[in-house]
Amino acid sequence: MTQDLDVAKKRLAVAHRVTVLTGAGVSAESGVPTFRGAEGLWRNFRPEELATPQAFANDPKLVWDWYDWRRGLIAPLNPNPGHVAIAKMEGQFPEFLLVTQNVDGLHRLAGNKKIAELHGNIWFTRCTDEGTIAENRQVPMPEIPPRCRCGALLRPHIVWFGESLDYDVFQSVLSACRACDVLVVAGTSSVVHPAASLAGMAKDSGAFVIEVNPEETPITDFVDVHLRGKSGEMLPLLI
Ligand code: BV8
Repeated sequence: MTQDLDVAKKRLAVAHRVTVLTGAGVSAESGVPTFRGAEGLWRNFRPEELATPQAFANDPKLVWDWYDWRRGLIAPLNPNPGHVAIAKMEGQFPEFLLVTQNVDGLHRLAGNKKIAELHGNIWFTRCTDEGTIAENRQVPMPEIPPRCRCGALLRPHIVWFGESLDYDVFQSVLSACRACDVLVVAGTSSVVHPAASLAGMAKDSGAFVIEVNPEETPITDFVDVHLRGKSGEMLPLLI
């Protein structure tokens, strides 16, 4: 492990362009349940059953009950040392982008500004009729499902399964992954696409890829260094 860590630190020390890709594992040490871990269940539903346009069309109240529960869970939580390390990284490299699959907002709270939120943000709603996006931090939601002033249902401003990612956001993420000298992939099971394909794209474009995860994932075989451990412990050692 120490050899791997030294190799990873040496590559970062000479890097100019660094991209970091994070998943639910980075928020785990703050107390946010991961998606595919044992605690990912809610009333025996799997996230894939609720985080879809169909589930919302069928039962907007049920889907909003789930998000309201998650918002209530996340609201008092703080960034952990892994988030803080990534926030410090932003100021260390001439070119930096944080790409996160997480919707909890903890990276912003930790101080990152150059962020691409691939799957949206749980603290924002979107009108299903007008498309207007608004920040809403009410916990609990006073009315479920919430409605826009225009009368239409509000939905979480989140990318659900079967929905396309924001085109412009994803294009900027693609160019960052193709141009970076080092890609750090932390806390993701690398099963959800298209985020899961970013490490391979970066690698094919010549990036040095560092994975931080206590477990192996589908990308572990091809990354340059796999730091097997928790992001809250490994990331501070990296910077
Ligand atoms: C799309 C918002 C085009 C919801 C989320 C078959 C093959 C390929 C693709 C597909 C396929 N079938 C369907 C698809 C497409 C689908 C997909 O990928 N499905 C998967 C399940 C197979 N993708 C989509 O639908 C995407 N859109 O493809 O658009 C399109 C358009 C129209 C029609 C068709 C296609 C949209 C995907 C976005 C879904 N929304 N989130 C919400 O949050 O409410 S995804 C959801 O999963 C979260 O965002 C989460 O971040 C993400 C990925 O999960 P992880 O972050 O990796 O979390 P997970 O729990 O899985 O893993 C945690 C990891 O952390 C583990 O590895 C663990 O070991 C590690 N860990 C634990 N503790 C720690 C730690 N690591 C470090 N430190 C620790 N302490």
